Amino acid sequence: MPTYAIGDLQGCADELRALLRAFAFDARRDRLWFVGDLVNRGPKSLDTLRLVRSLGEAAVCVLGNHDFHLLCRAEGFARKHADDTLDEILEAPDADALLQWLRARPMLHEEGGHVMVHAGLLPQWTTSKAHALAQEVEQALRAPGYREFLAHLYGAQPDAWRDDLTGWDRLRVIVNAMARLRYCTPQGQMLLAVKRDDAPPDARRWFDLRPPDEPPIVCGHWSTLGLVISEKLLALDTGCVWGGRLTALRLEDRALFQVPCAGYQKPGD
Ligand SMILES: [Mn+2]
Repeated sequence: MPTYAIGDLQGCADELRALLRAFAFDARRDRLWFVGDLVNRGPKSLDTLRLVRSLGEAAVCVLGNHDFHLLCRAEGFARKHADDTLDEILEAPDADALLQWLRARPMLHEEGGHVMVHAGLLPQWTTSKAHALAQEVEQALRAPGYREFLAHLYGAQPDAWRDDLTGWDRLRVIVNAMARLRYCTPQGQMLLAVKRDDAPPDARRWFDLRPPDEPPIVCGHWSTLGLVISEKLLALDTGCVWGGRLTALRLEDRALFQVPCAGYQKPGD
């Protein structure tokens, strides 16, 4: 079954449709993996969310930081950012169903020798450990008390993993790593505020610190990193919403499909 992994959409529904045409997507035959950040900053977040949800079993999607932002906005736990384009979702007649569907998406997906996560994994986490930790977050998101979890989600502390973490701190570290991480120290301290050129000397790209003999990771979240197709990393955020491209990679043979994007926001990350 051909599996196409697709980069960050961020509300670029027209580009998604063009990309699906580019590889002649057939829902009876193909599967789609989405690296998360389906929504926000682009012009058609509502359309994008409806489209991906309508794909049903043909699509797998992990949660990204913008998806969490939408869930928190909907509950009143996050402030509206100047470049948010989420109001059309919050005001839609099917908002509840869409948000409920989004909240039930996984943090991590592992299948056929590949692991997908939105941003990254910490150096101490093997794939099997990360899988178990992802399930702790998924359980909290699907539990009756999920609003309390979302209320305690935001924050950058603690900034490192410890096995004895409990409660909201434990879940917050898991979410921050899987949905926000770019740089960390070799000891696994997350440097969430670090951008391109202001990285301290001990900052490492998270994927340079992965334990050996782990399966390749499919991810997005890092548009300034650009497309990376290597043995252990398939990084697919090619900056669609910034005027770059939307990328699909067929995992079986690494065939690459891309469509150009109009550019709805000024470049940044
Ligand atoms: Mn992201």
